[in-house]
Amino acid sequence: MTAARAWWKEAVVYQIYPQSFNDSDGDGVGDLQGIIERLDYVASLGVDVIWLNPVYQSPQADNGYDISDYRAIHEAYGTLDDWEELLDEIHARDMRLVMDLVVNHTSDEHEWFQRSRRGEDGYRDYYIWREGETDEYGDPTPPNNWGSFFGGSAWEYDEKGESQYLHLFHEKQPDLNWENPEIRSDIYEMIDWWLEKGIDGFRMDVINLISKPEGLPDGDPDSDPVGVEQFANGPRTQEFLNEMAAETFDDYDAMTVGECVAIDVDIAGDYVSADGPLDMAFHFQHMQLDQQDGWWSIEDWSLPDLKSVMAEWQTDLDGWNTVYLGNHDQPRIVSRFGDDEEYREASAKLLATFLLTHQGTPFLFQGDEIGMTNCPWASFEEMRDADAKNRVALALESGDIEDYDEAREVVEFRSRDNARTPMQWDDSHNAGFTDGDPWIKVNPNYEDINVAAAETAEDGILSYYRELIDLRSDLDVLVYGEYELLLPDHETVYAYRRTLDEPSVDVDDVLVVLNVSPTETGVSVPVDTDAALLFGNELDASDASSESHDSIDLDLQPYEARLYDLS
Ligand code: TEU
Repeated sequence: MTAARAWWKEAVVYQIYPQSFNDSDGDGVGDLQGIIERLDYVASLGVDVIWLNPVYQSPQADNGYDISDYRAIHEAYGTLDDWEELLDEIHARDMRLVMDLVVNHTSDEHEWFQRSRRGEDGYRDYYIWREGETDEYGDPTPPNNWGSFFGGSAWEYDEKGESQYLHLFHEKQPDLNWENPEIRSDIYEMIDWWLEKGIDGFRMDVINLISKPEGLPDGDPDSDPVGVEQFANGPRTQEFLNEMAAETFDDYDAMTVGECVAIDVDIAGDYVSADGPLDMAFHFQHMQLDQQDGWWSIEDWSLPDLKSVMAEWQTDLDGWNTVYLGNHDQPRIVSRFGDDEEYREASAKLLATFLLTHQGTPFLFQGDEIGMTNCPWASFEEMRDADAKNRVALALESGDIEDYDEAREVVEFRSRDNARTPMQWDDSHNAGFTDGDPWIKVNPNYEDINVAAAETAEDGILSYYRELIDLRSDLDVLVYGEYELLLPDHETVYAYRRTLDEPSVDVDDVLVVLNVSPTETGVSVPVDTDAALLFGNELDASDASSESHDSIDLDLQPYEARLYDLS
């Protein structure tokens, strides 16, 4: 059955990390006017929606995911007037704006937390406070064994509050107490305030962590982070999300995408099915393939495993998928899933093909459209990521590592800083990102990898993205078509078929073949029809006819991607 149409199903989303996109005033930090300056570029990609990472007032302990005022703009980014101008300019280019909604926690500098820690009337219960026990030295011990996503205990003793508060992320990000109806109505009011301004939706940060289980029971000490099975998808998640939708989104034509940790395809269905509270969800199952043993290990991911995750979501999800390979929290996609050296260009195009030809709304991260890579870090001092820094500090403290060198390989790969180096606009000083001192290192490869150079490369990564986004918007089959995995066990070739049961369209059957490897590969794909080449990253590929009538034989170049019309 073909899914019901919706604008957000047909949309391609482009994620902008404001701190690192474009600096208009020379303070080394990207800003809203800087984004406005580059909107023609964003529109030229053919994308429909911009998702903006948090731009709210924040002390920036976690780059804006620690909000101290939901209704104000972070000073370094500009003012509310700049934001209004940005919204208008985005709409003037027929694009839409999706904001980040961070309501599992606030900053400890938020007025609510300030009042809560002082025990002001009505505010104590805005956050999750527990007494806990004391140890033999009289120091407080954590009320349970839950761990923070950034390493260490999820509890912090607060002198002023004279007890401990829960923070599933940074200690400057106390978790809100969603059990308290007051907090819920304050949040819904805030959501409405933004929707009334005319935004087109929200990406909801760790939204399935909002309901904590009664009694906050200890978690399995081997889980990562400890307690995640207790605090993710808690008992009232569905109820809270339904309430939120009824009080806010249901009155608007807004799109909602929830970032959901620790979900599988069945749990996701509860959130995103036709009568579920959200339109879409981000899951992490493919992000975990190279870290099955946790953050500190880098394992080889295998293509059959990636295929099996993709195929399960593509075929079994009761609802609409999201498709992403990277974002502001993950390594650069070409460095993780492709080859950022010899085959950077081919593999970046292959990954573009992956992102734009699955069933689901594609989310592209800034810079991937020019094949930006992980950064060569010269020292730990260059790192900015609170997550990586905290983990290293804790590992040093506990003696798990003796010095930074022992952690170096993992940190340099996994640090969220890799995604956060400034957007590379041209080969001028600081890649054209800022006239000042950038807040984070510019990847030195900007002299070769930058938008200006990409604009002049005729068959480069950038034009490939543009053409493929165009093709996707022309072909309903790429949006609404059913997905069928072929060759599930093939070690290096990922092949799938998209078919649409729609007699009026010309192209209703498309084969996607991706050679996810640096070696030339011959493969026999089990489709029983002639195949006309539709698109690909190798110019001399040709139509393939099936001699045996039950398969076609293809000879694929390293990281070659092809789309065939089987209609
Ligand atoms: O990320 C949630 C999340 O699960 C991350 O902790 C992720 O696992 C980690 O960054 C990988 O290293 C969201 C935001 O996207 C992230 O930027 C925030 O730091 C976090 O929530 C807290 O708000």
